[in-house]
Amino acid sequence: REIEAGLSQAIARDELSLAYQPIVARGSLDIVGFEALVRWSTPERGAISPAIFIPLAEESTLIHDLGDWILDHALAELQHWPGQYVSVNFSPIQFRRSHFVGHVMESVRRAGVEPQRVQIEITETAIFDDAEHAAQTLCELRKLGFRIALDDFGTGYSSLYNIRKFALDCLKIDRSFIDGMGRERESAAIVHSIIHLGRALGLGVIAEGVETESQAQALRVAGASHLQGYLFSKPVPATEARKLAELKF
Ligand code: G
Ligand code: G
Ligand code: MN
Ligand code: NA
Repeated sequence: REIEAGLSQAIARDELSLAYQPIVARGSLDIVGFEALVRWSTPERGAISPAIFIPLAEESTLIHDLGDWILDHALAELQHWPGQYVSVNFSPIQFRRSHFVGHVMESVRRAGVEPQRVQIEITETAIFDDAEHAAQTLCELRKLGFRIALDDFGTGYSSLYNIRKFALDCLKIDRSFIDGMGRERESAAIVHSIIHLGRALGLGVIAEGVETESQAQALRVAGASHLQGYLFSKPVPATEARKLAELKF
């Protein structure tokens, strides 16, 4: 309860920020985009993880104000990067809101950015509960030029057969599978299957949570198109991301 009360004032108190984590191309290691990740730091409790406060916000209408704040700040950051896209996480609750597309488009127009530089990350949960509506929404977003990424792929309930119905640009392999790759044959098999599936469907495949050079190498060999993880960079403050955006690894 206390956290909820604090969260409702977090925006006004200027306690939120966004961290940005590079997404790199498999071969050149050029940074093609950054994932925006929200951070909340309070004077009383220090840093509170989004894994805690996002679910709380989702229990009330707070998720909408929080989501709007995140999107507006992520879009404003684009002007400081030479050409990369920003990848923004959306809660299933935001995604299922009526007029979601119009709402996002309004923010993008206000910020004066091209939809091509905005990647919308949604989870399988967001699209499989009401597949019909989700397919329609994704189709509209894609027509407007947005990129669509299916986040945490492999952890949800999507039937592999059904994902071809959705207008997607890429799959993001959940980091639990990358983590298990070197130890368990099962994880390695799942990673390979997702990469094959993505390629067969003409989608990009972003491997998340890449922490070691041997994981990166195995993923390159397997054919992942993009890599993301601590090996390249942790999520960093905006000022640092601006510097990274100008560099190569
Ligand atoms: O960045 P970190 O690993 O602490 O994030 C923990 C969880 O919070 C992850 O599941 C991540 O997807 C989620 N999360 C982080 N930032 C955002 C955000 O801006 N919006 C939403 N909806 N979820 C986020
Ligand atoms: O659920 P989602 O994929 O949006 O969450 C991404 C989360 O994963 C972020 O909170 C980010 O801090 C975390 N993350 C990013 N790279 C790594 C990594 O290499 N290792 C680990 N353990 N976590 C990572
Ligand atoms: Mn994500
Ligand atoms: Na993920």
